[in-house]
Amino acid sequence: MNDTQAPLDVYTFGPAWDIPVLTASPFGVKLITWLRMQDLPHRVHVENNPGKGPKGKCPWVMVDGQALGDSEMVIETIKQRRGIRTDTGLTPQQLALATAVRLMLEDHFHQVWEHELFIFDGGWKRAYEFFDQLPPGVRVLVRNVARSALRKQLHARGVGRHTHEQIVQMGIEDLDVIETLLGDGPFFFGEEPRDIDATVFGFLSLTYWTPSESPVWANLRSRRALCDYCERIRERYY
Ligand SMILES: N[C@@H](CCC(=O)N[C@@H](CS)C(=O)NCC(=O)O)C(=O)O
Repeated sequence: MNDTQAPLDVYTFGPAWDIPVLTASPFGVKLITWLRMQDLPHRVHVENNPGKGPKGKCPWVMVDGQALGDSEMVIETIKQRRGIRTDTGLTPQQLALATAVRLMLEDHFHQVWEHELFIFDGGWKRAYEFFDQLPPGVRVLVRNVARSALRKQLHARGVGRHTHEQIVQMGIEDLDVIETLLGDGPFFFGEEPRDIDATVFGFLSLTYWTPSESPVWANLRSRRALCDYCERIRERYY
């Protein structure tokens, strides 16, 4: 089946904490924001079990009857199959910068974010509310198992081996990079949103609008340009 008009079905974690975006997954926000930037019809389905996805992670998308995982691979596949060209006019250096920034957020800041929301006690105080979407009978068990699995995962990925203070420093350095590169905006590469804005918004928005007592959260909220950026993209696409 290759019905280019059919809405794309997106499966991702549900929202929590009254966030103004549709999912508590930064990769989910990235993907949904990108679909909205391209005006591609889509339906968002709450699925809190990443094990159901083809890569064992949220989000995933049904594209032409096939379940595809990994936000970036999904975007690349949709572009290819729908003949969509994005980021036209950007220089090779800008495209390379976008890739470097995306990987910094997805492979580094994501670990800081997960640690400071779900492992650091000042985040977990409220982060556990994410699991309130689950049926009461399994809620406590799932949230304890999920937190313990995440702790092990972050140790294996690397960031979980550092102290809270070191992790905070790492997160603030990432925010320095984003703030410097964003400059006066309004978007990452100037007047119009580009693909990289979907990723930047995915991570900044879920730091700006989620509750954690982490100094990384306070640091982001003290940066006017980053807060305005979140509000601007929310107004435009949500
Ligand atoms: N590279 C993947 C990363 C997806 C990812 O890490 N998703 C997280 C949620 S934000 C997840 O499913 N975590 C649950 C787990 O690892 O069990 C993408 O771009 O989609």
